[in-house]
Amino acid sequence: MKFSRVLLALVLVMAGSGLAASPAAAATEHKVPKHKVTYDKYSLMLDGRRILVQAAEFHYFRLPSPDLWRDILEKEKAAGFNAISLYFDWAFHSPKPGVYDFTGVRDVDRLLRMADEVGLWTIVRPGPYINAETSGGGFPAWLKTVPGRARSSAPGYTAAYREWLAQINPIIAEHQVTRGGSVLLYNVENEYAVNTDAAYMQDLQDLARAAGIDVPITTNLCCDAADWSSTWASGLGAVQIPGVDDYPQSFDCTNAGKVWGPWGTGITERVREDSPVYAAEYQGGAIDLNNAGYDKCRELTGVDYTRYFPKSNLILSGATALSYYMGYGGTNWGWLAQPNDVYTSYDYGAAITEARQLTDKYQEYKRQGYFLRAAAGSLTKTDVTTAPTAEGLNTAARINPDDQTQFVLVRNEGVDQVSSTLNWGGHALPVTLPGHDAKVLVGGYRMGGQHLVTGTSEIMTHETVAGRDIALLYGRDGTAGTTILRYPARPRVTVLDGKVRTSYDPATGDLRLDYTHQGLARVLVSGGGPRPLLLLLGTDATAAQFWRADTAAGPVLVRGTDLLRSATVSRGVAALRADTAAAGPVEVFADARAISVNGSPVATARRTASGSLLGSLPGPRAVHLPALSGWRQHAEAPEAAPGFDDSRWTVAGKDTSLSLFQPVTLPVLFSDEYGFHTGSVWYRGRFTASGGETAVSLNAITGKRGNYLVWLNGQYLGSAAGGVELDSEEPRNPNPGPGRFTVPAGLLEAGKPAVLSVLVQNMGHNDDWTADDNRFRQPRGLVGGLVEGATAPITWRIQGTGRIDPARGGMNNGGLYGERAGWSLPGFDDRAWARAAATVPAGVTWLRTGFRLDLPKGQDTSVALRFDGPPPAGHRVIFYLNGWQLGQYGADIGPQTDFVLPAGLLREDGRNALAMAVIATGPATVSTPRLVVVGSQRGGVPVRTVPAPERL
Ligand code: IPT
Repeated sequence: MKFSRVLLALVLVMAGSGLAASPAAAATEHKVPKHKVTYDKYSLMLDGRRILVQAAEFHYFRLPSPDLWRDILEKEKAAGFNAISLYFDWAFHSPKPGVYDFTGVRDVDRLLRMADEVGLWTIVRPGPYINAETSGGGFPAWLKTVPGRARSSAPGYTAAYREWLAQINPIIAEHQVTRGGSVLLYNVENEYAVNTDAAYMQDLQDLARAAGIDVPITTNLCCDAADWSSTWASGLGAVQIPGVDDYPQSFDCTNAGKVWGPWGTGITERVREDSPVYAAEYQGGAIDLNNAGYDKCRELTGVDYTRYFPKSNLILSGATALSYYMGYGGTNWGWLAQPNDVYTSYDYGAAITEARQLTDKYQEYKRQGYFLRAAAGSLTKTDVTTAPTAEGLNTAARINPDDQTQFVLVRNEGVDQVSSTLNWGGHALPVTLPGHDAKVLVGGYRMGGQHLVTGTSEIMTHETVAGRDIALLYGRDGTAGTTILRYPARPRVTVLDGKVRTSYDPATGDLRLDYTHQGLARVLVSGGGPRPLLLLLGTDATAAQFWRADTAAGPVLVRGTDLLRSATVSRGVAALRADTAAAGPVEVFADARAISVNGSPVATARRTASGSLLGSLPGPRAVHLPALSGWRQHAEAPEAAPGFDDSRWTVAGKDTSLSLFQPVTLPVLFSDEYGFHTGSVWYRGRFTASGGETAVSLNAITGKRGNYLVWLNGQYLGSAAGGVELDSEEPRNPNPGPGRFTVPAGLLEAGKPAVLSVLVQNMGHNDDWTADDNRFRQPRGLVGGLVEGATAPITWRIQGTGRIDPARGGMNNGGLYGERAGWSLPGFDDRAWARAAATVPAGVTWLRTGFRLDLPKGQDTSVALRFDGPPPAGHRVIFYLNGWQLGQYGADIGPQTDFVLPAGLLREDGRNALAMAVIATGPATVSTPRLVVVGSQRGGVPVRTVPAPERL
C-alpha cells in the first residue's frame, strides 16, 4: 500500500518534470550519505549527537540581490543562529503554467549552497501553500483558473502542485545534510488545520520521499489548538515533527507599548509525544496591519518582548527546535505583496532591518543565541522539575536527567521592578527584575572546565580559548549578581576590573562572587580546577559588544566591531572578517599573537592583563550621494485616446469563471482569466452610442490599496477605489468596488462609435489561509461594467503585462504603456522627453533621471530613496531602479516614505537609472525623491550587479 503510493508519486514526479530521469536524480544515486538525522521526544540528533536548532526566517524572494543573501546569512549566524527557515514561493518562480525559473534572483540552488558555506542548516518550506503575506500566499495567480479546490486532493490542483514540487524537490534533495548539504528539515504546507484533506497532506510527503527527501518532515500549526481540525500527529497525512506558530503580541503595531501578549498563550505546545517540541514560527516582529510604520512593529516586538516571551517559551515548552519569524523581512518588490496585509516594505520590525542594519533586538537575540549554543549539550534533553522560588516572581524549571543541569526561568509578570530572594539549592540569592523581565539561570552546570553551582547572572557564552575558559555572564545594568563556582582546592582569584567581592568556603568548595552589574568586570580564577577561568561580568550593553566565531583552531571571542562575520587563526594571526560603523577598539581572545581585520594587520594590537590582544580599528569613510536632478517627463496613457490601436489586445469574451464571486455584468472581465495577473491592467470597451448615455457604472476588485481610472472617448471621467478582500461571511458581495461616472453632455453622439478606457491597479492576490477557494480565487480587475442609457452591447479588450522580463521575472511589471514600451528600463533613451515640470495631469505620467555613484570600496553602504513629507493623496508613484520595480508610494498604499535600494540592483560604482510612473486621479504636484544613506560600515560582502536586460 505504502510502497505503491510512493511508486505512483515517483512516476508522476517524473512525468511532471518532463524527463525520464533528471540529471540531479541520477547523480544522487552515487552519493554516499553524509549525515544521519534522527530524533526523539527531546531533540533532533545529527549522527546521534543532540542538536538545538535555532533558526531565523528569511525570504530570499524579498531580497533580489543574491550576493546580499550572504550578508543576511552571515548576520544571522553572527547572532548565534545555526539555521535559517526558508519559504519557497511558487508564484515567484512560475509566471505561467509549465514555466519555471530558478536562475539569477531565483537561484535557490545557490541559496542552499550559500547557507552551507556560511555554516547554517536550513528548514525548507516549499508549501505548496506558504501564506507569508506574499501574493496568493505563494500560489501563482494562474492557479485561479485551474479547476479543483486548492489545498485539497482535487485532480486539477494536484497536477498543478506536482508540477511545482517536481521542480523544487530535486533541488532541495541535493542539499540535504544526508548528502552533505544544509537541509535539515522539510516542512509541508502551512498552518493547514482547517478544511483539511489528509490524502493531500500525505501526497506532499510521498512526493518528497519519492524525490529522495530523507530528512524529517515537519509542518507548522497555528496558533490556537482549539482551532485545529487535525494536528497531523497521527493517521493519514501525519508528519514526523509537527510544529506550532506563536505570535503572542499579534499584529497591531499601533498597540506598541500597550499590549503584552494578549493573543494565545504564546507558548509552543507539544503536539506529538515521540518528537521534539518545535516552535516553527515564534513571533520575531509583525506585519504592519494598521499602517503604524515598522518602527512601531519593532517596538511591539522589541527587546522587552524578546527578553520575556522567547525565554519563557524555551523553558515552559521545552522546545529544542525554534525559528523566529522574521529574522530579516526584506522588500515586497514588484508585485510580490499580498496587498490586504502589507505594502512594499516587509521590514517586519525584525531584528535586522530591511536596509540590513542590526538593531537592539538583534543584540538580544545574540545574547540568547550564544547562550543556547553554549548550553545546547545540556539543554537538548530536559524534563520539567520543581523550580526554586522567589517571592513576587514567577519561576519554572527544567532539568537534564543525565547531567542534572538545571535551567530556571525567573519572570516578573508585573510592570514594576521586583527585588526578591531566589532560594535555590540551599543558597539565598538576591535577585532583582525590572517589570516584564525574564532570566534563564543555570545551576549544577559544567561550564567548560568549571563547575557552576548556581547564580543570578545569565550566561551569554563560555568558550575554551588557548587552554583557558572564558565565561561571559550578564545582568541588567545596576542590578545585583551572584555567581557560585565550585573548586576542590582554594583557587587564586584576581579581580582585574570592576568591583567584585569573593569568598571561598573550604567545607563546600564554593567560591562565591557578589557584584553589581556595571560596565564590564573581569575576574581571573586559577589554580582551583583543571583550567584557569577568565570570568567576564557585563551588562546587557557590554555583553552585546562581544562576538564569537568558530575556527579550525577553536573558538575566538571578540569585543568590539559592529559585526564579526567569521574568523580564522593561522600562524599566530587571528584574521577577522568584521564590519565597523565607527572607529573604535577591538579586543580579541584567541590563540594568537597578532590580529588582522578584513585582510589588514592591526598594527596597534597589544597584549592585555586579560590575556587578550587589544588594538584599534578605523571606521567607515564618508559617503557622498549625488542630488537627483535633471528629471525628464513624458505623458502616457495613449490607451485613453479613442483612436488607439487595440486590435492586438486580447478579446475579453468569457462568460464563466471558477471564482465563487459572480461577475456583476457579463462578459467576465477578471484579468486572470485572460492571463494578466500582475499590476496595471487596461480595458477598452467599444460600443455604438445611443446619445442617451447618462453614466458609466463600473466595479473592480484590486485588493486593498488599489484604484481605477476611467476615460470615455479620451475624456477623463474620474477614478474610484478598487474593492478589497471578500468578506468570508459575505463571499458574494455584489458591490465590491463601485464607481459611477456621469457622462458629460454632448460627449457621445448617436450612432457613432464610443470607447471606454479603464486602467485598473491590481495590487496582488489574496491568500488562502482558510483553505477555501473563496478568498484565493477572488478576481482582480473589472468585475462589472455598463453604460447607463446605452442600447448597444460593449465589446471588451484587455491588455496587461507584456513580455516577461527574463531576469526581473513575471512579478516585476504590470501593463502600463511605459512598462510595455521599456520606459522603466535603464537603457531607454529619454533624451527626446521634455524637462520635468512639477505638475502632472490626471492619468499616467513618467519621470526619469540618472545618477552616478562612486561609493567607498570595501564598505557596505545601504542607500534608500526618500520621499519627503507624508505620502500624497491623489497620486501614487511606482518606481523602478535600473528597471527593477522597488516600491510604490502614496497615501492609498501605505505610510512608507523610505524605499531600500539594495546593492546589486543599485550600481555602487557606475550609472543608475531611476524611472517613476505617476498615476494621478487628478492634476497633481509631484515631489521628486532623494537618495539617503541608511547605514554605512567598513566591511560588508562583495556584491556584483545582478545581470538584467538594459532595454527591451
Ligand atoms: C503566520 C504564517 O504562517 C506566516 O506565513 C505569516 O503569514 C505570519 O503568520 C504573519 O506574518 S500565521 C498567522 C495566523 C499568525
